[in-house]
Amino acid sequence: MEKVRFFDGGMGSLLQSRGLKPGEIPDTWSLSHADDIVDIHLSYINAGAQYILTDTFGTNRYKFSHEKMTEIIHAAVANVHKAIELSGRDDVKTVLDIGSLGKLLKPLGTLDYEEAIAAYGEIAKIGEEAGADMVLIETMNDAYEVKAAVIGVKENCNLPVFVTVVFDEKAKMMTGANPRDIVATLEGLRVDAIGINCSLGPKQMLPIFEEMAKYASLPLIVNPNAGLPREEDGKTVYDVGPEEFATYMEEFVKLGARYIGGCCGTTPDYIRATYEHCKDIPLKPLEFKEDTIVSSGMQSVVLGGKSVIIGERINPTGKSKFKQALRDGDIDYILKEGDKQVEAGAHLLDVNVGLPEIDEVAMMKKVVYELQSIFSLPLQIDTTDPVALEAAVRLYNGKPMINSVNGKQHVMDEVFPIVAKYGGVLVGLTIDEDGIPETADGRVAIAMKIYEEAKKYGIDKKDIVIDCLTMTMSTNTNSANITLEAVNRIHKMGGRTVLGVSNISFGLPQRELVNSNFYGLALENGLSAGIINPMSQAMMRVYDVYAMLRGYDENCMDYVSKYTLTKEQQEAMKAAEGAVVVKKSDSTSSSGNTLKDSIIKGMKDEAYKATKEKLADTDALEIINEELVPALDEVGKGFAGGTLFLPQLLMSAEAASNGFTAIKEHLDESGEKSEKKYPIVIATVKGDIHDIGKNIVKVLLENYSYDVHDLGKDVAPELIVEEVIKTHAPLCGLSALMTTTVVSMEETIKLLREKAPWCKVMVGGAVLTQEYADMIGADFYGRDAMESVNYAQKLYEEMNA
Ligand code: B12
Repeated sequence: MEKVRFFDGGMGSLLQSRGLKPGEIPDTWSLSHADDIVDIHLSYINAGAQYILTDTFGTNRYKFSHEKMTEIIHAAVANVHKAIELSGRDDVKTVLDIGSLGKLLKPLGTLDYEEAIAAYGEIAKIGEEAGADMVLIETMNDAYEVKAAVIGVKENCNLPVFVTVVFDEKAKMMTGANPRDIVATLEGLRVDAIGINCSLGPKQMLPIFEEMAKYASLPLIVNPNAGLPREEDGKTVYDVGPEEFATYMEEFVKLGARYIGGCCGTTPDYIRATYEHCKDIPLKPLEFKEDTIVSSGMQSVVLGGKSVIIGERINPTGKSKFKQALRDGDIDYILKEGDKQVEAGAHLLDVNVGLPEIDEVAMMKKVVYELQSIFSLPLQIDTTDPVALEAAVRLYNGKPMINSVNGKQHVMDEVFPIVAKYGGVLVGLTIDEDGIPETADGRVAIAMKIYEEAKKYGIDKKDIVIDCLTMTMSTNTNSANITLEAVNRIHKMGGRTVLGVSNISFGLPQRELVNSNFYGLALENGLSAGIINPMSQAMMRVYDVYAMLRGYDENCMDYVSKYTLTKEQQEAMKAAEGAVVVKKSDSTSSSGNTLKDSIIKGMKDEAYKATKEKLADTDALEIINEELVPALDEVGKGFAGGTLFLPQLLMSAEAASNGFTAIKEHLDESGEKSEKKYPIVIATVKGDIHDIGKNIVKVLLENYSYDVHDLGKDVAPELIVEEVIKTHAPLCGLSALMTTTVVSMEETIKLLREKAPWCKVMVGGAVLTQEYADMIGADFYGRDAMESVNYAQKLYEEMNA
């Protein structure tokens, strides 16, 4: 009988108890304190652990040179080998431990995606050479970094790859993915086992694990902390003891965990108790999950239930403006096309940028990168060029839909290996070397051929969505019948289907009438996804009514909220003799976004343009106070409430910064240059990287002719004081946006008082209040940037009185 396997527990606290100093990197102990490390490994093996992690969690090129990394990893692997030898056991594996690189990927941070792949690859390569048996990529909190890590490791070694990620109590990773989203991505990447570790105790992890088990076909791992941490006498302690921990671990095994162990705070006692409690529990058999899931880094969409809408508008076919945008490299235009479709209700966006005169590979990469930076919904990569396809699927954050493969042997030979490597849900067109069959039988036969060939690459039927192909009615009276029958038959066989709908009406008058009715018939025959124009009211009406009638709209809520009319609309409808009217959304017009919208959606170029336009008839301060700040406030609320995640917050911040750049340019152009009044040093305090507010303060002060020395963000008290002394500035402005960094502000003020007593200090930032400002000894608290100018002016007058 197959039995549950045991990982070891936490390393950090054990090292601290043996003298690891705060700030010291534990990995160096593999070299300097090998005996201690071997001893700890041995204590875990003696407690029952069979999967022993090397002491290499933080070993990467951003902390060590290649030579040092090689030395540490070799020593760390040797230490585990030694412990295994001392234990006399032959069932223990040496697991190369790989943690996050500690840097955020672009666009959230500065780390390049390919560079991250290379960094992970380097670790894995050394680990395999050193003799590790397998790899555990653990404590990952960004889905995109997980993808980079897996690709890097798999491209550079042949070891089995396990991955565990971190969730908060709301079952979200730091960048927004939930268990279903990350399961889809990791299964697509074909790792060997997946799971959860760190951050939470076993109790909080249980419901998250259950959710993961619902979608995962792969073996599952769970390595919780010893409960939740708290500080006691300057030490971190955890609230779950070994016995309680072990009792929870039994539950995980019953729910399907195959590998269990611990993370922070779990000592050998926890692993021993867990071993005793769980060693004889029969394993739940692995269950293959049939769900067809497409994911992004923040969301996933399931095909097979309520039909899915794939927005078709990012495609140059028949669109001269779009073609021009591609030739001009006008990404903003493409993003707007995406935005309109998202607003209109698309669940996925098709991305096709093929145009003979442009470099499709480069454009595809650029567009995928930009779209996934802004939109959280998944994408469908649509290209016939295998090079563009591979580039896009590699770069894509998640498990994309891929359009397409078909029954031609050479196309299958090109496309399947890409899907096998990166994952994806693949559209299979029912066309082959003999063309498009004119019968449903013929199309179903090609679908079968595609399924069979895909199997050879380990691609399951659930990851193939058959496109039975829509042919025009005007050339064959039976076109619709053939397609619909084929859709119906694939659906009844448990397959997934997709159709581009609008070809049906080619050459006919009132095409929308035909398209929408055909769409309705296809939905009724089990269509899993329609590639349609979500801005078409006729299509969306059919979709909304289908969703409601087929029981996908709880209490008809969506239908009612979208189609209930105001009195005026009812009158208008009467006048239009029965034409159906759809309620317009209040916030966006179909023609475009307001400035506030573009910031909330994180559309950088649009925010800049909209600010420029608004400056023609609106005062700069009014734009700041009425549009820019309220937009950021809204995003901030979403972030605090858990409905928005770091990527969106960041994109909105960048969009707002672009708005401020437009304002600065405007003020620079309009303001006449005059003599500088006096130097003012400004900075966001240490530990705080919020600088949007501080930048506004700078722009306004400069506009009032002050000689502003902006030290940037996250600035140490010593540097601020140094600059004040150097410039002999009579005024210093400090900004802080987090409760945790107001402390640095206080520290800075103290140091200024001591070293530059002549300098007045004004403070500001979202978390500050007058009361707080008084408490930390500031001379002035400014609620907004204009108040900083008023105070500077007052000081100027006093100085010149
Ligand atoms: C944009 C933003 C970000 C951006 C910052 C980008 C940038 N370049 O600044 C990014 C995404 C990077 C970010 C990161 C984080 N953020 Co943030 N962020 C925000 C957000 C949404 C808006 C801030 C902002 O720019 N407001 C608009 C500007 C114009 O307002 P302002 O700075 O207050 O400035 C005005 C006045 O206060 C005044 N003023 C400002 N400075 C000064 C100085 C002087 C001298 C004077 C007189 C006046 C003055 O004038 C300005 C204009 O009139 C706020 C939420 C919110 N609504 O405030 C959260 C918020 C500040 N962030 C928060 C958090 C927790 C974080 C992170 C820790 C998130 C994370 N988990 O990683 C990190 C912080 C990392 C760090 N070490 O600093 C929390 C802070 C909670 C708290 N109370 O401590 C907030 C409140 C969100 C929330 N509700 O949870 N964030």
